[in-house]
Amino acid sequence: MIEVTRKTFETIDPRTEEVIARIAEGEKEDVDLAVKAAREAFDHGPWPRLPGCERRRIMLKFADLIDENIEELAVLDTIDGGKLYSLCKIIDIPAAAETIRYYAGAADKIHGATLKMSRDLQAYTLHEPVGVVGHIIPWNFPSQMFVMKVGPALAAGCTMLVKPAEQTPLSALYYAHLAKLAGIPDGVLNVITGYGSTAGAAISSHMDIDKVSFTGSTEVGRLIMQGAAASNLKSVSLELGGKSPFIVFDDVDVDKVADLALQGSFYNKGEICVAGTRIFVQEGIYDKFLNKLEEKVKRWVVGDPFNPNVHQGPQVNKQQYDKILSYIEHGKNGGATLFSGGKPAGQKGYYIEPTIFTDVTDDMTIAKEEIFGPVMSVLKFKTVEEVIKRANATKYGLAAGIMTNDLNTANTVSRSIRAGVIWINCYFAFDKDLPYGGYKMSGFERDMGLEALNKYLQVKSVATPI
Ligand code: TAP
Repeated sequence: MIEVTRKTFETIDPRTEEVIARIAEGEKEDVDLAVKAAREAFDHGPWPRLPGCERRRIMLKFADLIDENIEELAVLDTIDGGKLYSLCKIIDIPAAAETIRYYAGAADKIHGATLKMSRDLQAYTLHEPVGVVGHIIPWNFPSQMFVMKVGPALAAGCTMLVKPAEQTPLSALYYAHLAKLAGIPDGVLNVITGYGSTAGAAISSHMDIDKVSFTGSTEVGRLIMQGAAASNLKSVSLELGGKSPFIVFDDVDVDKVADLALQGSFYNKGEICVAGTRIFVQEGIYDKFLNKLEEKVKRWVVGDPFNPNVHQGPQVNKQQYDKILSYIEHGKNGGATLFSGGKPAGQKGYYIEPTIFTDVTDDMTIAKEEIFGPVMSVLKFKTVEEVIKRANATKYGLAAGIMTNDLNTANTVSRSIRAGVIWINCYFAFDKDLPYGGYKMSGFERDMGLEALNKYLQVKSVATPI
């Protein structure tokens, strides 16, 4: 509930370009109030002091409430973000509940170690919650981003603020409501809606926040680190952009891999940080692979995300839509061959055709920059050594796909690619138990898995003479 600025901003339905709702625009003063509540809840409130099994009980209730509200949450992410309703209903929201359950199960298993010292001392370590956390999240997976930040931080005993993206604030507000119903005490989970340059910047530079956990672009990640460095040196974790290679060797089942490649580039309308949009195809099957892509992309349906037969809804907003179309122009003018798509789809809403460029070379803008839209670049290669070098020739290191039936090739390439997630003969194989994050300028530290729990804990060493 906004208390200070009393300003609002509009959230827009990307299907219709119409306003869905006016949302409270939190600024620095509102962040200060939320931090005060979270600080009080951390320093004096019950949450960090509860036995882990009690935090687990409340988190399990939160997960059950998410399950009971799947339809409402799925509708919110669809109208706010243009995501496919059918997938929100069977994947995003049930997975959100499962993620909270996964971390609930960890809440009573947070242990330190007993240590044998070299002198007449005994020692042990305590794993303590890091304190007040500021989570800043993007718009492409509003529900999953929310729970993958909040779940481990709650289990660890932290208190927190979440700033959802200005484009998709609706489900975050609903999650906060459910958390309260579940019995998460006041002050523990605070949602601040607003803009990144004001509310977000106030979080990264706040003197009383102990950690910022950020997912978003590499450019903003840099600003987050600057804010943290210029204020209280809070710890920072960054999950940033990517330009992931999807490598197809000539021993694969072309039909199956062409399907994976389409999903890898166009799933969630290409608005996914791990999109495998640099499709490296070995020369022996290059032409055959393109024929399959052509056949399959014709059957890829763009349209209203509430229609269960649709594969791709609208881009999240006008700004993203314009950005993607300008990259498509770069591709057309930069020497690549437009193989399919390449223009807006429909008269109203931010729809874009799934777009494939062939004859792409490594130096082209469309092969180097993250587009975050339904644009695939197909590149040809000859040898394993060559493709490793070219796949690694990027500032990013988030994910990679390796398609081959040769075990030696799969092993060599997966160990040689500098990226945080490698998928062999599959793509987008996500799981709550699978840590997720980047190398190089795709960030550091991990979301998901028990790795994520560690980023919300700090280690205290206690030693005493014996
Ligand atoms: P950003 O523009 O970086 O925004 C992410 C969040 O940061 C939003 O909540 C945004 O606020 C906020 N923000 C903007 N400026 C800020 C500032 N100066 N200080 C603090 N916070 C600020 O990214 P996006 O466009 O939402 O998302 C797309 C990017 O996220 C892509 O690069 C994508 O690869 C990356 N991404 C990465 C991952 C992982 S796991 N690595 C997952 C998803 C997305 P607003 O509400 O004002 O936008």
